[in-house]
Formats: sequence, structure tokens, C-alpha cells
Amino acid sequence: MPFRKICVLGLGYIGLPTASTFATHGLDVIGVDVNRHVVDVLRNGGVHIHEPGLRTLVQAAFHSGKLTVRETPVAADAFIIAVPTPIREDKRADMKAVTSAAESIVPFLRKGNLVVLESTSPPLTTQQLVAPILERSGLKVGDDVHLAYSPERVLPGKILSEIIENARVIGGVTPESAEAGRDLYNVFVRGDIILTDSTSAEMVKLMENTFRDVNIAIANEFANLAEMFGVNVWEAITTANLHPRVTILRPGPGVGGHCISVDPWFLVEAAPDDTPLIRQARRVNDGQPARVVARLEAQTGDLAGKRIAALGLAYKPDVDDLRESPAIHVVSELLQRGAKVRTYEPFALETKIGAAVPAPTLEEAMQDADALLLLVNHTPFLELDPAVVARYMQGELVMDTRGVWEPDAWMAAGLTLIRLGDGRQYA
Ligand code: SAJ
Repeated sequence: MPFRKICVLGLGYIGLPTASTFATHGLDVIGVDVNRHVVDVLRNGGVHIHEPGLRTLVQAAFHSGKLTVRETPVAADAFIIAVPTPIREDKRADMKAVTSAAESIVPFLRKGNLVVLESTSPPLTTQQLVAPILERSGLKVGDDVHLAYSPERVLPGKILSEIIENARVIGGVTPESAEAGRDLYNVFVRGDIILTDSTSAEMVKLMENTFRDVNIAIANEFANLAEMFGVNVWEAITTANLHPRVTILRPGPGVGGHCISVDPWFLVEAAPDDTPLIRQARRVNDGQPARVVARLEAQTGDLAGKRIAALGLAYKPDVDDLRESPAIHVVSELLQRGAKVRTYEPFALETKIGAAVPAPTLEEAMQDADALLLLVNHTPFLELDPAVVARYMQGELVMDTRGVWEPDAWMAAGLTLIRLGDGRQYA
């Protein structure tokens, strides 16, 4: 099935790279975003997202004349929905954006069109939410219009290569819909394309991220046990991972990002009585920020009035993405206990968390601090010289929640390093 013109709804972390990649591979792409600011920024040559290589790709797409952006859809051969599916307070998926994106294409649907949902969604969304909306057009999904679910599985920080190289699952509401999806993504995907039904494709996506969440939860629980038993969890994990069938992940201050900390809830929502493990893993990971603060407080005593330098706010290294970031929860908890927090996030310098003061430089964040807290293992932090840190700080306590700093070097600089999951004493 030949596709010449496509409409991509949602120009965020997934939609923008997807739209631009299709455009640089020769399709006419209309990128649609309901947020006027996003459309304006892109039209003026900017990019509203930090992702390595994205600016260059978007510029190439515009220069090719194949990408245009606007606030409403137009008629096209295919429509890709890549809008957010955030989680609500009650831990249920907020499907408003998917609903309104699907509704917005109804007036433009024509016989033979393909619609692909990429947004991570609870099982059965494609069949039970999207299909009925599309049928308001009078066309029959599966007969007149193809409909498929194809999850994005790219890793933030590596989106541009993974979007092309990763295996891609395409689940159709009919086999023909899946095949139509394959014809579309074949334009640029170099990884394997696996065809299945739409609900299986939805499950695959949720299973991948839930698997990772549960595995991080057990690493976090091991870290907590290690502190209790006087064990260095980082060494213990390295040793355990020498076993040919064991791969324990890394403990940390919690799990953030818009995917792994959110997607498992979609399974819990769909089957609350049959997901005890998934729910518990979420609780363990969500409990990590409080554990970090408790460990720090055990060293410093009452946190009220203590000057804490918090390094890193993003949800993981070398990205500016703050969504669901556990570092933010740690900072909020410190503030609640009366600590005076200075934050330094090199990828989003102006980020302000409550009463915390965002420092423009690392040095200003560390100046006169009673304690230094590493929350994200951004590359620049890995190279920090403990002797330099010691010169800026007033106190001696340094806490590493990512297991990346070596105690010896910090001790040699006269500082006390404690590490999450490390129950050994280095005095
Ligand atoms: N984390 C740990 N310990 C680890 C690994 C990660 O604490 O050993 C934490 C990170 O610090 C971060 C969170 O988990 O806060 C998630 O980071 P991540 O790098 O594991 O994953 P994401 O959220 O950036 O991207 C994931 C990926 N999914 C899987 O690896 C199964 C990616 O392939 C998906 O496309 C993406 O979710 C998504 O969009 O769903």
C-alpha cells in the first residue's frame, strides 16, 4: 500500500522524531500539535525538546520541504497518533488526548486510510476506545479503514537511532491493518517488523516496561537489605551478575520518566485483583525518595535549616526530562523537613522545585553546603574532583544515590561518602 501523505498527531518526544524521520525519507508529513506554542517554536526554526540530534533532524525535515506543522489535521493517506497518555491522581490512564486526537481526524477519514495509535495505552484501547470513535465517520474499521497499534519503544537519549533500528511491533485490528502498518513503517524501520493483533501489541509494550520496573524494584529492595546487613550492594550485584542467568539492575532514588513509572499502572487499572506483584513493585520504587531522605537524615540529624546541595533533577542521566523524576520527590521531601536546598540541573538550569534555589553553576550549588546529594549520574558529575568539592562545601557529608562515586577518593579529600545500598562503614 503506497503512502504519500501522512498526518502525525502530537509533536512531542515521539511524534516529532517520527514525523521528521518520515519526512526525511520522502513522505509528505503534516505534523499536528494542539499546543500553539509548540507549532510556533517549530515554525520559527526552534525545537522544544532536548534530544541528541533532534534539532538537526527537524531542520533537515523542514529544509526538504516535506514537513509542515499546524494545529489541526488535514486529509491524508495515514494518521499516526502519538499524544501523551499521562497518569491521573488515582493512577488511572488519562486518555483525553488520545480521544480528542482520534475525534479530530474523523472529519478527514477516507476509505483506504490507515490510522496507527503509538501512545502507550491500557489493553484493548485500540479496539474499544479508538475504533468506535473512528466509526463515527460512517466508515467501518477493519473494512473501510485500517487501524493498528504500534508502540514506540525508543530510549530517551537514543531516540533517533532506536526509532530506525529497533524491532517494531505492529498490531492490527485485522491482519490487513497490520500489513498496512508494516507498509508504512517499512519506509524507515530497519529492525524486524513483527505483525500481531492490536491487543497483543498493547500488552507487549506494557510488559516490557513493567518487567523493567519490577526488576528495578528488586534491586532497590536488595539495596535496602544491604544497608541493613552491612553489605555493599553495588559489589554484591556485580558479583551476582557473574552468574550466567542473573542480571540485577541498579538501585537508585526511584524510577522516573513518563514510561516505566506510569505504564505498570495501566495493567493494574485493567486488572486490579490480578496484579499484586506489579502494584507492589510500583510501591517499592515510589518509596525510594523517602528512603534516600531518611538515610541522609540519619547522618545529618534534624534536616531543618541544613544546607543541602542536590545535584541533578532529571529522571535519568544526560537528559533534561523531569517527568516523574524521583530527584524532584527527594528535593520536595527535603524542603518539607525544613532543609535549605540548592539544586543544580545542568540540562535544565532554571528548574525550580518549591522553595529550593536553582543554582546557575555547580560551584554555586556546592558553596557552603552542609551536605551534598548526588541524585542523577549525569556525565559531568562523574568527573567531579572530590578535592574541589571539599573546598566549596562547609560540611563533610556526601551522599551518592547512584553508586558511581568511589569512597576512597572522597575520603582522601576529607569528606564522608555514604552510598545508597552500601551498608559498609568506610571510616
Ligand atoms: N533506573 C534504575 N535502575 C536501572 C535502570 C533504570 O533506577 O537499573 C531508573 C532510571 O534512573 C529512570 C527510570 O529507571 O529513573 C527509567 O529509565 P530507563 O532508562 O530504564 O527507561 P526510560 O523510561 O528512559 O525508557 C523506557 C525504555 N523501556 C525499557 O527499557 C523496557 C524504552 O525502551 C521505552 O521506549 C521507554 O521506556 C518508553 O517510552 O516506554
